[in-house]
Amino acid sequence: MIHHLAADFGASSGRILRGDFDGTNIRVSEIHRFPNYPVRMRNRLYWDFPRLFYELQCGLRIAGNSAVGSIQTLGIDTWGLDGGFIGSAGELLVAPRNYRDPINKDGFDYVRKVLSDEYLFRKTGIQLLQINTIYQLAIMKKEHSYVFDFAQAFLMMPDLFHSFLTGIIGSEYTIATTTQLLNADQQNWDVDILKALHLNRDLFTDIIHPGTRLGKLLPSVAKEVNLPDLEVIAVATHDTASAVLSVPVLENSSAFMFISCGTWSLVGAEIPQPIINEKTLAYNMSNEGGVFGTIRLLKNVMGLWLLQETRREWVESGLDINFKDMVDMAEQASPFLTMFDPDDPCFLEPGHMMKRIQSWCLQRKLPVPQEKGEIIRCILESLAFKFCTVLKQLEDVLGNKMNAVYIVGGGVNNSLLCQFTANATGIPVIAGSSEATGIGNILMQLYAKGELKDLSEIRLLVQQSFPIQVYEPQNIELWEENYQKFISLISERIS
Ligand code: LFR
Repeated sequence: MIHHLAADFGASSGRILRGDFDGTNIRVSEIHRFPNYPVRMRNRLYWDFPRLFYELQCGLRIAGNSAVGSIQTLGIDTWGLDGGFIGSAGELLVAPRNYRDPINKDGFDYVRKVLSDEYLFRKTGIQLLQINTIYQLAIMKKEHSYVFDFAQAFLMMPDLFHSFLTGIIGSEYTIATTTQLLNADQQNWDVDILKALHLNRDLFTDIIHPGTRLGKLLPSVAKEVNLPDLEVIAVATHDTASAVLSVPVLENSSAFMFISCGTWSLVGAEIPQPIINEKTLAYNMSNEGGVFGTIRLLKNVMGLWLLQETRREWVESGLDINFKDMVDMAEQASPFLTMFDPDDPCFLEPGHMMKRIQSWCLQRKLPVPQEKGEIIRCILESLAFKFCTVLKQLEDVLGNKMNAVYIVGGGVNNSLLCQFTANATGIPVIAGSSEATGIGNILMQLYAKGELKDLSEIRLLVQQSFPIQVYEPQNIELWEENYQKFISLISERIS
């Protein structure tokens, strides 16, 4: 048996998965899982990259010991937007910044004075969100961070892993599109934007396309993990790109919306080329780069972060509660007690989530959720409504109606959210795999090794290998009535 390994780093946890492909089916099993939290120091937020690299090595070692056959390849994917600087010897110069750092807001305000929103969107096709890499780098440069004097390259997270695993330096395309520094037409770093922000073009390395075979592990790493023949492949290294690759599209779903539902919910449609026009600008949509020339026209919705942060607070205060308990509590709570805009930037930073939701409601003279079940239920209902606003915006841009919503990622384990999404959108929800990202990662390795030849073969394999669950819409009128209340509350109204 031949094995392939996926290292999937999310913004709240990471995992190493092993994929076993027998020619017709693929099986995926979890080898190692570990938490990944932002680290706050002097009011700056960072990622603990050395710890993540350590966990990766642990996972590789465990995989090596547990495999029955040979482990051939490894692919890395991570959350988008963040990266780190390396020096001339390839060393990590400084802890990578976390996109939730409030400093990004200063960067956002600064860049908007230098480049107009429209200019930036027309060049990059990426939504204007303060979390984007461009704002992080622009403010560091403006504030004369010393790191620019020593850096050889700025590498996005997966590229950073690649460099420490193989010594190869490059910028994988799908993750590079999340920076908002890539020109959408040229699929390369936009020199005008870089110049306007005084960012040196030489810091940004050559674009590598997903499916590229990077090479063997550095001898020192191979020795550490005891896998001398492991080959690293640049997959679709942006986790969302990998997740959407493994959406189990059925033949009759000609027009579908996907939700890659993890810490963030990425809500969008797969299209053949970027759509950069008045509407996508007004709706603040992104055209993120995918595999096989596809583009994900999408919006970021705050997602399970709201639940994760609420839970973290409860757990830290001594309560023993898991996500399943939370869903059970929400099920018991009254429907439509209140609602809020999950995408209000006030929910971006970690901490005090329950209080922030309560004060959002209080400020608008809405009923304030008090009980735990009420808080959770209003988070889930508000998310479902928000998914519906994106559906309507996508339908408006694309000029056609969607006939299915595919949910993949951790959110598929939240049956209430899946059901609410069907109710709010009025169309069936098809829930795929909770490990869609890792699966997409492995599928790209199989493609690179010549085992699969194109996107349709990949999607067929997903369909054959993993079960789906279908949620039909219920109580549509009641949901529609409450949706009207919801859109009157959110700041970006839709027509
Ligand atoms: C999903 C994701 C999103 C990106 C957000 C922050 O995990 O990668 O695509 O916008 O995280 O990086």
